[in-house]
Amino acid sequence: MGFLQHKRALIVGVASNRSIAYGIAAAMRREGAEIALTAQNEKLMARVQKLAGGLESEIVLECDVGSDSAIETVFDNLDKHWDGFDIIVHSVAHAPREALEGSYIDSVTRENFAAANDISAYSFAALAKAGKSRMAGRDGAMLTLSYLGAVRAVPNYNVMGIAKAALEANVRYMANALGPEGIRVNAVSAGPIRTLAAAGIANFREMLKGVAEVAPLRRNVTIEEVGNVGAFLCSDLASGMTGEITYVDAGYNFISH
Ligand code: NAD
Ligand code: 0WE
Repeated sequence: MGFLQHKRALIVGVASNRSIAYGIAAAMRREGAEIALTAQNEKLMARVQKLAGGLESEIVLECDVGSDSAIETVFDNLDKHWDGFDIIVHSVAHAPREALEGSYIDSVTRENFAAANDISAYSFAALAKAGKSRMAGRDGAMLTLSYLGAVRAVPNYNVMGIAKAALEANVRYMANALGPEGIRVNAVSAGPIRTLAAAGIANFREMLKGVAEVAPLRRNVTIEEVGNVGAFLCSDLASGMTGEITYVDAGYNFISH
């Protein structure tokens, strides 16, 4: 029997079969969870519906996490399928592309700072705020995705690093606020993976290679590996863990070279 049998998971952030959110959804399904997906917009809807089919799910809802009314609508629509659920996965980040290159100080603006924090950090709390009543009384869990740029100044990651630092603090404050309601909140900090969010990032290929050369495991990580840890963190196997940032990065975060 799978370790997520009888659990229902809402997964926000699938855009392709390479998305980290898809790796998490596939691992959760394998372990017995029922899955619902969201798509950011109309344009992604058909693609996400196809991926949902492979996860034996017919629930795909549209949700732009930059809109409070879109977030409310997602839970109202989910009520038509489920009388409650156990898990929310947040696997979303966005900063204006021009913010992710060159000097941090040259590229940061009041506008891109606010936008990056809104979509990449605040939206996790927004989902919790709108969704938590449906998770009451059921050993719930929430999960988000972070990156090492939260705690180190990584070249070109720039304003996204500030947003990930806010997201990691958000995990701890959310864990403290939601613990008394039986909801755990954790993050996986993943090593670099070639996904749509990595497409067009300057020197991403070199970065993957550089990490693989020095990481203790001497390789990069996969969405399947991130998915397995994400599924574990959201399961009752992790019932004593909350507010944690768990690295799935082949050990790169703790070495010096
Ligand atoms: P991805 O492009 O597959 O996923 C990003 C998702 O964010 C997409 O599904 C996109 O539709 C969604 N999104 C962006 N803006 C949105 C909005 N306003 N409303 C709703 N959805 C929105 O890329 P990914 O690499 O799977 O990224 C998922 C998460 O993993 C992100 O938080 C990212 O920071 C994190 N992460 C990625 C890597 C990596 O190297 N790929 C490493 C560590 C952490
Ligand atoms: O979190 C991320 C990337 C998130 C992201 C990606 C994009 C590309 C398209 C946020 N906003 C945008 N905006 C766009 O217009 N990662 C962890 C992957 C990543 O991105 C980097 C990295 C790594 C790793 C950017 C610079 C340096 C390293």
